[in-house]
Amino acid sequence: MRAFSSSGFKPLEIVSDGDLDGIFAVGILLRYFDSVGISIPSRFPAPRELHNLTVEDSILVELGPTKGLRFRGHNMLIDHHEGFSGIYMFNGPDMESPIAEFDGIMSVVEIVVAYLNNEILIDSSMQELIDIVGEIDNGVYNHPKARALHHAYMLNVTSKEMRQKLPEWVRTNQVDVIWKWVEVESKRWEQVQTVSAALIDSVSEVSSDIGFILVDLDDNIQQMAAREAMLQLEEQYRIVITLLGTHNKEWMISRGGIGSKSHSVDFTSLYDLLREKGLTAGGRPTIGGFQFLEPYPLANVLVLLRNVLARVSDDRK
Ligand SMILES: [Mn+2]
Repeated sequence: MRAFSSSGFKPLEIVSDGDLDGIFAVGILLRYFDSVGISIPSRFPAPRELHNLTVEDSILVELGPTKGLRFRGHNMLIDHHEGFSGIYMFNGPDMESPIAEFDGIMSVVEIVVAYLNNEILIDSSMQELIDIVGEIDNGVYNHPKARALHHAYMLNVTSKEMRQKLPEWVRTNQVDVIWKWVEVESKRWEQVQTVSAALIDSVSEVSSDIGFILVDLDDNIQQMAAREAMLQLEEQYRIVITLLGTHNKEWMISRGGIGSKSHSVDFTSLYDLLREKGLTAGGRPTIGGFQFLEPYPLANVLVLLRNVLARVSDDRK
């Protein structure tokens, strides 16, 4: 393993950021380790897990010192953020020396490919994918398929399964399988857009500046569409609430989300009030959620929300 031996470093696992760029970088790294007969596990911890994570003898992909993990012993960081643009060794929290640095790099997968230049072969179809991942990582969509790939990823952003399949397809160079997956998933994306438009049309009001939408808990597409719908409704209402539940004769609400784009809004005391009422509630000042202990009739939910929201507004006066 020439590529990594110069440092005398023997990685025991790969720990990566779970975005498209990270996923592809891991796929290429695994392909390299296959080629030198080394089996190495890889994982994509969720962002909320990073603060409880200690890493040692690991290859870290886009998980730099500011991400909240604890660096112990030797680790190798591959990153292109916060002044990094290459591969770096760490001893504890201290950066030792750059192993390789690259200018004009769009993505971390590009760094991996550049570093392993003489060790693995990247064919033109995989190179095209890697270029597109670089575009997406930089919010650019020049390639006609860039948006489709990004949509497919976003539809599955919470999916553990995607983070198993996709690196595996990259590792084994199954470019056609990746594009087939993109095609299927981007059709679903169109569906989400349609449902999102319908949700926006269905908005009702808690009061004149507070809108809410009802989302069926048994409908996955609707739940994904709700995020999209909320963002757009926040242009129209000071506060937007999504209520998730089931409906037979009437809506029974299990949980909700609340969001605002207004700088004068702070939901912190709202969460406190909802907790006083026996709900689970929390989040950031302008976006959060709440959950009922058991499904609660919509009419009662609206009364409760009017009460607490009025008190929150009163607090500011
Ligand atoms: Mn990146």
